[in-house]
Amino acid sequence: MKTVFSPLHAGHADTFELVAGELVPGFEKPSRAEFIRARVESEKLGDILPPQEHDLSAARKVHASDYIDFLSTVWSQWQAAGHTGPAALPYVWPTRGLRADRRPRAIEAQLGYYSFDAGAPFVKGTWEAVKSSCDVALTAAGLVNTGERAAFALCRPPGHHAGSAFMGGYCYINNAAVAAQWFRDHGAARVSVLDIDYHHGNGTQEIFYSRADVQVLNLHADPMAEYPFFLGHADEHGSGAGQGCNHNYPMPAGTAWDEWSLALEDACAKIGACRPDVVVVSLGVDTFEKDPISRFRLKSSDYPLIGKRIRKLGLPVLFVMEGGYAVEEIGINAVGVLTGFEGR
Ligand code: OKP
Ligand code: ZN
Repeated sequence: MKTVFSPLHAGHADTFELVAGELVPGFEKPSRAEFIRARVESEKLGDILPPQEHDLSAARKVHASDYIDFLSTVWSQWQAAGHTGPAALPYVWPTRGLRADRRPRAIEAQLGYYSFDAGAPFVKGTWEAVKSSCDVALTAAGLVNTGERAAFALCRPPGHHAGSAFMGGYCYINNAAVAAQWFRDHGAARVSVLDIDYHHGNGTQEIFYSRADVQVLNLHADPMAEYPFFLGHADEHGSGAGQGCNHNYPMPAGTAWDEWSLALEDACAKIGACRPDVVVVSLGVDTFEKDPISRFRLKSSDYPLIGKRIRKLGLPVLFVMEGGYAVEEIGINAVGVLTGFEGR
């Protein structure tokens, strides 16, 4: 299978995040993508192609236009405000009791207005990386649409926490959602998004929640105990026309392959029943037993089994890279899913 990759991801570097009240170097770092790319090469998965540049119209179909405009100008606004900190981060949000019906001019306020946490820092190269990540997903989607059985979008930064008008959790543009919508606009009647990242893909769920044409299935850590905390429960089934099209599989800390694979099995049965034209897999490998920020117990030998099960759906598949923070093993695990899909 072919991989699409952009070196522009590397400009999104030297970020910071809050962990237990301390500002520490970001876990979502450039070496993640480089380890995966190296493994794609050493495993001879297939050609690695650069993305084609797309305009932002595809992104604007799942994200609010003002949000996309905001993303593209954060760094210049931050600099114009004279800020010298290492990364632009929000610290105030229009929560219950405050007004979200007007958007202040100050960049600090806009950062909060367009986010749900302080987990999506901006540095000088962030926008170029975010844009390239979206281009990677769209280019790989194009490969699938022109007849490839599957393609790998080696996206960085990830996207599944980003919603129609908010960033958060290392995510800015929801690459998987943009790709799913692109498939809808290029001949697919129905699309399924299967999110196997450790964290609930709250952004993807929000974007498609009231739609019947995009089925969303999420296997993740129980939000009662784990980030993103405020979405991802089993009783969230979709609304309006989308009623019955959203499926969540929250699982407890310590979940290993025996239990996790049962959820995958159930999700695959639901995909089969939906009869989509294409499947978008939000591929996170932070379910790994040695992941530094997660608490599931999947082993490296489990990842090819995931790919094998997805293959059995008998559908075209776009794999979109999401999380995974055990950088030493991230390539082994992510590419393991892909080689498992290819039956080797
Ligand atoms: C992104 B993806 C405090 C902990 C917050 C955010 C995790 C985002 C995961 N810094 N952790 O789903 O892998
Ligand atoms: Zn994750």
